[in-house]
Formats: sequence, C-alpha cells, structure tokens
Amino acid sequence: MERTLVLVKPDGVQRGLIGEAISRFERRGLRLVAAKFIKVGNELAESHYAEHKGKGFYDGLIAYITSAPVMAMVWEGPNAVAAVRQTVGSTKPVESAPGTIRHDFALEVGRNLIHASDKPETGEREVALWFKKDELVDWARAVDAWVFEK
Ligand code: DAT
Ligand code: MG
Repeated sequence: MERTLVLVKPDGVQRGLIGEAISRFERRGLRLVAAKFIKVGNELAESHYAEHKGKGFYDGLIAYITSAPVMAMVWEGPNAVAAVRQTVGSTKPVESAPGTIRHDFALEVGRNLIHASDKPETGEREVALWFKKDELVDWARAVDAWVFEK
C-alpha cells in the first residue's frame, strides 16, 4: 500500500486546523499509519527541504517550518500520494482548486498550511526521514474492504 508524509505546518497548527486536515484525509478513505506532534529542528528541516536549497525562498521556508510545532503524519492507501496532493491543492493557494485545503484556508505560498509528498519515491524517503520503523503502525480497519478494492 502506498504511503505519503503529511505535515500540518506551523500555520496550520497555530490556526487550529489539525483536526480539519485529519478529518479530510479520514473522509477520503486514507488510513493513518503514524502521527507525532513535534518541534522541527534545523537539521530535519534542511534534510526535508534539501531540494530547495539555494532558492530565494529557502531561508524563509526553513524559518517557517521551524517556527512552531508541526503535526507529522503518515497516511496510506491506493495512490495515497496523488490522493493527498489532490486534497491538499496546488502549492500556490490562489491557484488551488475550490474544495482543497489550501484553497479553503490559505492565501499565500509561504503560508500554505500543509506539506504532502509529491511522488511515491519522495513519500518513501520522507516517511523514513520523519519516522522510525517502529513508529509505523501496521493495522487493518473493519471498513477497509469497503474503501480498498483489493
Ligand atoms: P509543495 O509544498 O506543494 O510540494 P514545493 O515542494 O515546490 O511545493 O515547495 C515547498 C514549499 O516551499 C512550498 O509548500 C512553499 C514554499 N515555496 C515554494 N515555492 C515558493 C515560492 N515561489 N515562494 C515562496 N515559497 C515557496
Ligand atoms: Mg514539495
């Protein structure tokens, strides 16, 4: 089953949107695998955003993600990466579709509330970066057969 890393970023936490985000992923049918509420240090922030090092917004991005606690989660399901990106919406909130989290709650790219892995390979890398193996919970829901075809 495909897995993806989701962060409710500091603005989402400060604005009381953890529950809203979790609720949307639950309603979508995704299965929660792991969650932790943590203050992100520079080392983790820099590894997580390594692909953006050198870009104009990089320093602001590191300052933002380390500015207050985040809610880090792993969600799984068929095509979990694409499903979560769709529910989250485009990077720039004003370009995201109505009904997405970024559309419904955000205005600025530097305050776009949620991180979600962008490809299955990124999902694997990011899950391993944020969670130890024994923090990932292998479980079945009674409703799984009504959400997952196989
Ligand atoms: P996403 O978070 O949708 O995967 P990304 O990986 O391209 O987007 O960028 C990571 C984060 O960096 C993004 O959520 C917000 C910030 N960011 C991206 N492009 C930016 C820009 N042009 N100006 C300011 N911040 C930006
Ligand atoms: Mg990205």
